[in-house]
Amino acid sequence: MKTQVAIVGAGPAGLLLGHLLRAEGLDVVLVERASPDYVLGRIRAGVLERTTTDLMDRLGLGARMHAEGLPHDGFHLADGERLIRIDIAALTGRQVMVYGQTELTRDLMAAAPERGLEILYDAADVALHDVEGDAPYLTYRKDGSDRRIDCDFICGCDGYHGPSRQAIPPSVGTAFEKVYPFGWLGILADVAPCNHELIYANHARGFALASMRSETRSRYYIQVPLDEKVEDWPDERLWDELAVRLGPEAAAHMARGPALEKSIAPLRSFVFEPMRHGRLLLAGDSAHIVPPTGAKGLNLAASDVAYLSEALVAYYRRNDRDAVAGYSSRALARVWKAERFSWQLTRLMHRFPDNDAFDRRMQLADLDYIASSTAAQTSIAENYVGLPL
Ligand code: RFL
Ligand code: PHB
Repeated sequence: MKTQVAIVGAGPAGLLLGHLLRAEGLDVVLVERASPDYVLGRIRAGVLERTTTDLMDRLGLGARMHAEGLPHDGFHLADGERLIRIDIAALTGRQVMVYGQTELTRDLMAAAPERGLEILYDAADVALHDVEGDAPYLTYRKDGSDRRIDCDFICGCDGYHGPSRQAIPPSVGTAFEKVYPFGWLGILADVAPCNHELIYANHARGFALASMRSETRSRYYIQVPLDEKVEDWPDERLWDELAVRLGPEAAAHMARGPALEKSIAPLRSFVFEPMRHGRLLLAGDSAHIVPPTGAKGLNLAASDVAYLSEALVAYYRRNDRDAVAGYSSRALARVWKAERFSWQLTRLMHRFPDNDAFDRRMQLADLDYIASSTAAQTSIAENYVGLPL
């Protein structure tokens, strides 16, 4: 098989990129290791920046998102005693959209056939070849036979564990990494949210987050040590802990229900530079990971593919090779600022095992400063809604 652009991975980065390139008339094939059901079964991001919702609108795929998503004008930071509201709409003129990654992915998958976007699911042993030359290709196994796709470019949208980043020789790339000594235990339940906006709480016992997917479906998280298991947290224990950490105001309105999903995700900050090697271009989690505290992961995947689709279109329309060459530095400038925000908010809101009483007082002083300073709130708000492309 031959195509112009082969994309490894059909998560949000790969699907969005595929649609953006198809909309410009390019030939694209996506190769995905998992099945469609598996891709849709992953419960992940919940908050979309305007840059991400704009991309869906540009593709003409935003209708369900606008009908069912919840636009939010603000969110809260809690310090164990009070809620500090960050009024993002008043401070930045922008909102964020609460719409699950699962739903966004579903919309992109559903529109693929009618837009001529080919997605090959259940592809095993995907391998990248000759990315340094002018004729790269992919090999994989599907339905018991070995297959090959020749292309002009390979886009690595295969997440943190995928093969694309590994295809860049260690001598060419640098990985920057910070691993945090805790994870997030998440619960999804069909109960009304405890508050109409998100609450990020820093409690002496550790971080908690109250989020949602709709007016009848809630998503909550608590910080847990890395050696903790989901089985250690029966639903009632988790609801009790959330009630303590989120504080009395939220607890009073918190409805409990059986878990539809419960899982623990480790937290990591990670950036791989450069995001291009020859004709291989990385986008999304394959090139960078942020801790979920800033709600930036999916949104960074979206901004990467906005830049990447522009670069590839410039190449095919105007034979502009500089745009492809410049993709990595353009994307990384935005990536590092989102890394900074996510790292800072993670440090502000979590309990670190080696924190002493002084560190705790610093966090509380920081939160008290934020509560009293419009400048501090504006800085948080403009990062939360997403920096301009
Ligand atoms: P994905 O979603 O991991 O998709 C990669 C795809 O590549 C496939 N793949 C392969 N395909 C072929 N061959 C191989 N060998 C392959 N190996 C892997 C995979 O099957 C998969 O389909 O990466 P992508 O597209 O870059 O998207 C990134 C986002 O998924 C991620 O950044 C967000 O989920 C992060 N995130 C959040 N981001 C936000 O913007 N807002 C949030 O509120 C938010 N909350 C979260 C999050 C991530 C979380 N977890 C579980 C890590 C909350 C959580 C708990
Ligand atoms: C979520 O709803 O899953 C969610 C929301 C905000 C975050 C992280 C996750 O910062």
